[in-house]
This record gives sequence, C-alpha cells and structure tokens, in this order.
Amino acid sequence: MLLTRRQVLASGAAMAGTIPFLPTTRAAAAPEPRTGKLRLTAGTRTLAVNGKPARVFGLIGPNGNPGITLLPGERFDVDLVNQAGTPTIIHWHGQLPPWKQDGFPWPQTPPIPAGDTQSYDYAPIAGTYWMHSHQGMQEQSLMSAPLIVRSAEDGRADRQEVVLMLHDFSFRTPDELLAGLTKSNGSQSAMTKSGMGDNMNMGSGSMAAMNMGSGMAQDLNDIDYDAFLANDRTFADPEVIRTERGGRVRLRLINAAASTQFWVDLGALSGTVVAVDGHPVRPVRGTRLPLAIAQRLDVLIDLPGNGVYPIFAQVEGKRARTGIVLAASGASVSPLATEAEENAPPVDLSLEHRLEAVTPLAPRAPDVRHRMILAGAMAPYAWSLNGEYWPNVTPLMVAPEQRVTIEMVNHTMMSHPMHLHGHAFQVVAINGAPLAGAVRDTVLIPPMGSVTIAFDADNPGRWAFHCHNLYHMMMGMMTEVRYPGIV
Ligand SMILES: [Cu+2]
Repeated sequence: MLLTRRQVLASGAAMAGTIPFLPTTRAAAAPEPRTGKLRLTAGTRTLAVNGKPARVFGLIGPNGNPGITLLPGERFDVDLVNQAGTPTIIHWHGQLPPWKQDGFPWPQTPPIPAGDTQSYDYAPIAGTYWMHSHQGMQEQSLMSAPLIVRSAEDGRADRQEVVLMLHDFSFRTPDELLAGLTKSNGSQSAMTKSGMGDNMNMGSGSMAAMNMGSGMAQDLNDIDYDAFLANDRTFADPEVIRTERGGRVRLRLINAAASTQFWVDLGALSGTVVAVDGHPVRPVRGTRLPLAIAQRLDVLIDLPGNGVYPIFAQVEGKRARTGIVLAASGASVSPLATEAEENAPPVDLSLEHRLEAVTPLAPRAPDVRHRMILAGAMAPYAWSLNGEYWPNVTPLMVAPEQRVTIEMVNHTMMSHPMHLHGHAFQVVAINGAPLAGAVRDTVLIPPMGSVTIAFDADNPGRWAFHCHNLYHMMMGMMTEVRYPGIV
C-alpha cells in the first residue's frame, strides 16, 4: 500500500521531518545579528518518497529547519553536533574559511566521531551557499542543507526569499549504486579508453544524447534514480509556497544532487539571474536555466499576477522533473504532470557564456598556469585528473600572492562540474576563447571542451579540487591545490 506523505510522517517514523522544509523570510524586518554559537545537528530523519518511508540523513539548524540562514553581519559561529550515529564531516561549500574549518577529511582534520561536537567560527561571505558531507557517500543520502548568508542589500530589498534545493534519491544504498557502476569493469575497449564513450557498454541507468556540434554521443545520468526531490518532496506532492502581496520573489536555487544536473524552467515566468554560486553577476534574463551539480543560481522574479506558478527542475536527458509551486494565497493548486513532454537536452554552457562578474578579478597576468586533463569513461568506470586517481595525486602547488590559472581540458564524453575549495575563481576562457566571466566556485567542463579559471592564491592551506559528481569523485576524480609549508 502506498502511503501519503502525511501518513508516513504521522506514522511515528518521522523525526525532524515533520516541520516544513524552509520558511520564506520577509525582507523588511531587520533583526539584530545573533551572537553566540548556533547549533547545527547532523542526524537522521524519515521522508516520504513515492509513498514509502525513506531513511535519510539531515542537517538541522538552530530553528529546527534544514541548514542555516545567517543575517547580515553574523559570523559563522556554529557548534556542529554529530547525532548521525556514524562519523561525519561537513563542508561549507563555496565559503572561504581557514582550511582547517573547511570540512574536508584531511589527516589534520579527521571526521567528527559519532556523538562528538565540532566548533567553527569564521567570517562568512554573503550569498546562496550550501553544506554537505564530505565523508564517504553520505551526500547521496541527503546529508546536505542550505547555507544562506544574507547581505545588507538583501535586508533592504522588499523581496520574498524562496530556497529551492534539489536532490536525486534512490531507495538503494550509495554502496549499491556505486557497485552497479563499477561491476562492468573489465569490459574495457580501446574506444572507451580514449574517451569516446561506447554506448553499448553503459550501465542500464545511463542515457546518451547527441552532443550538439560534435555529433558524438554524450553520456548522461550514470544512475537510474527512484525520485528527484525539491525541498525534500517529489513533484507528485510538491511544496506549495504562498506568495506575498506584490509578488516580488528572490529564488535561491541549489543543486545538491549527487550526480544529476537540471534545467530550471520558470514555466510561464521569466526571471533575472543576479548571482551564481553566491557571487553577483550582471543581470541576465532567462526562463530555462542550466544548473550543474553543486551550482547555485539567484533569480529575481516579479510575478505577473495572483496566480499559480510552478517552478520546474527537469533532469538533463530525461523527462523526469521535480519542483515547487508558487501560489497566491487562496489560489487552488491542481496536480501537475510529473514528467515533461520531451527529454531535456544536456546541461551546457549557454548561460555561462552570458555571465559577467559584478566584481571581477583585478587585471593581472598569471604567475602560475596549471593544466589539467579530465579523463575516464563509463566502462570501466574510472575517472582521473592528469592521469592520477585520488588519493594518489600530485598536488597543484600555488604560493601566497600568486595569480593562478587552471585550464581544465575534458577528454571524456561526460560533462564534469569541477569545484575548488577555499577560493572563488573567475571563468576566464571557454574552449580557448577569452571571457570576463562569472566569479564562482563550481564550473561545468563540457564533453571534449575546456574551461580556464583564474584565482588569487590568498587562502593558504590544503584544498580539495574535484569533480562534484559524487561517483566520479569516489572513483578518483579529485586532486589537491596546496600551498607550501602547510603542516
Ligand atoms: Cu565528473
């Protein structure tokens, strides 16, 4: 028997899951910044997915909701309490803390044992960020949550803030999912080794789409998921957010999926992208917006009336979609089709090309240029950077005060969302063509394409640099950016 979400949550199986995912916050009020430690609990909870109870992890903040929202001027002054029953470590994705607070399991910063508490205290940067486990594959089991740092400008803007966090979900364990990807190892062909994905060797959950321009088949969606969640709900039972009078919304989109990329479709609405990965960009209008794994988008939407407006997130290469519904108070919401009429194309750099940072890097020639080859294939399922597999890697060395560029060259038939910890970088070239692009922390490298990023080495430490597709990272696609003299 399938249970409704209400029945599952009422069955006693739910722990922290009975509260709404996130409140919407009214901008006008400007409460005093809090002082003292905020409590964040890593634990477990039960969701209702496709009418069945699903045991997942969760990160519950001081007000009982997932994650943390900081007010203008507040420090990230947090006690992280591990009640997950297993070691964990939480990464503050896109934030720029000292490296020992970054939440990566270096030998110097081991995971937090079950039952222990770890303290953090750093000055956050404003914008739409998120937090997720960097321990094992806990991220696939929803050990992730929003981390919103509101700016003084946000406080002055009269906009209703709406957070939309996306996840991919399976009733299988992450270990089972990974085993399903790696079991075909050994059937390697010369073609796959060269990066020309052999579709016949792909796992059952995989799909291919023609890569526009090249005419070659692009590999998409390594895993066949059971559901895609928006604020922990499927589109059969979406969160309905009642919009306030005036209908001025700031949508904070977060792709927290482990290995799924989405097209955000504003439906009947159009919006203005004003920030990517938390960093302001010059306004870009759009209705269908690509959102790679781990990326964020801030979109301003002025609702044209007091109607009902679904916000869709459709999986690349598939008809499957999830989303939320913006609805004026009193407006009745009809059920929505959980599948789009057509497969979505692969997520691409169509938006990236149009982005321009509000605060770009100061003009300067690079002191050090690194080049990184992204390699691997579906069969055997293995992914490397410069021919090396984590943890057996040669760090990319950078020194304080240096301007660094990294050219990432993708020799595979998948796209890879590459994320650098501890630094914001600017996208300065796509396929060799110079660009004064966005400042951000995660950029997609399309199949057989290249992207060059630049950053100033201003945060000494050890920093992970990896593909944010969880299964690519697990199979080796990670390296280290390292400063000299770090112990
Ligand atoms: Cu990858």
